[in-house]
Amino acid sequence: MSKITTYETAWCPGCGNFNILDCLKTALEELNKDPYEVLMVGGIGQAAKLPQYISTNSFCGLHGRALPAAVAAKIANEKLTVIVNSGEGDSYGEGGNHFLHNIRRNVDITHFVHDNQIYGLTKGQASPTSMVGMITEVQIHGNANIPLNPVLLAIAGGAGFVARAFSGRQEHLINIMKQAIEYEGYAIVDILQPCVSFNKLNTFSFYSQRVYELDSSYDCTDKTAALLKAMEFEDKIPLGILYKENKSTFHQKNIILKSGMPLIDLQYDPVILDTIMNEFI
Ligand SMILES: Cc1ncc(C[n+]2csc(CCOP(=O)(O)OP(=O)(O)O)c2C)c(N)n1
Ligand code: SF4
Ligand SMILES: [Mg+2]
Repeated sequence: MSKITTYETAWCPGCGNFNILDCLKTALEELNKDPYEVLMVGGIGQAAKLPQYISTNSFCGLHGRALPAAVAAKIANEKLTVIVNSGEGDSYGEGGNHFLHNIRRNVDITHFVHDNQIYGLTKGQASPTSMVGMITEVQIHGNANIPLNPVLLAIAGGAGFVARAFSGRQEHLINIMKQAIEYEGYAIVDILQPCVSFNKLNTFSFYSQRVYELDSSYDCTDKTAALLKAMEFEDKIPLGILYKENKSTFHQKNIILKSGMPLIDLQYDPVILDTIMNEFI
């Protein structure tokens, strides 16, 4: 089994991010991934700090820009296992356009969205998935906007692997993480995660009372059933792989990349490269 190390974090005691980090470490170890084989990417936010707390390669970019950096790395070196860890604000708000277009491209990366239904890092403003009526220091009369349903959007948009998990169900989360990482193509997992400091509505017990795991009677290849299941987010919240389909990846569709030779291994002419780079000086 490989050995992945995690480091001390700056998260609040009791934050759901701790379980997500622990589960990710276990999932990578159980998949026998060595740290050098993995690139962890984040944008900006509490969740997006995760790449700094684990001994894989890591990159933290701008707010909302985790996906483009992850996609670029995967295109440059397809041998890397590329995993994005970011919040729902970073992933669906500031980075919403990248989320939609990455679904279309189907680059082979994994996207773990730590969905605490709040902007945690900036101390508690409504995020794209905050519930209607949630009162914050900014939304003093209650959040007036309907929440985005990321799993419904992902399935409707054509994503091939769409799942929902909860940071409080660790064994289940590890299992989903492993399947998402092994999936060939863009895999998104929306992970419900309590923010104990700023979201007093969607607490650990709020989620615990509502979540249930999909069993083997559920057919995740049936798109119509998946769309209906994805809409369930009130008294009951289904956890598991909501939809799965094998689709051609970006690499398989691209005439150069499909040769299987990672771009970083291709020979290049330094003179030509210097000429191009000098144009930017
Ligand atoms: C372009 C830009 N806009 C706004 C911010 C301020 N900002 C930093 S993190 C963040 C929200 C993070 O929320 P989320 O992605 O849900 O992560 P969390 O902290 O909840 O894990 C915001 C608005 C920024 N850094 N850059
Ligand atoms: S503010 Fe919320 S999301 Fe951020 S570390 Fe604290 S509990 Fe976790
Ligand atoms: Mg958040």
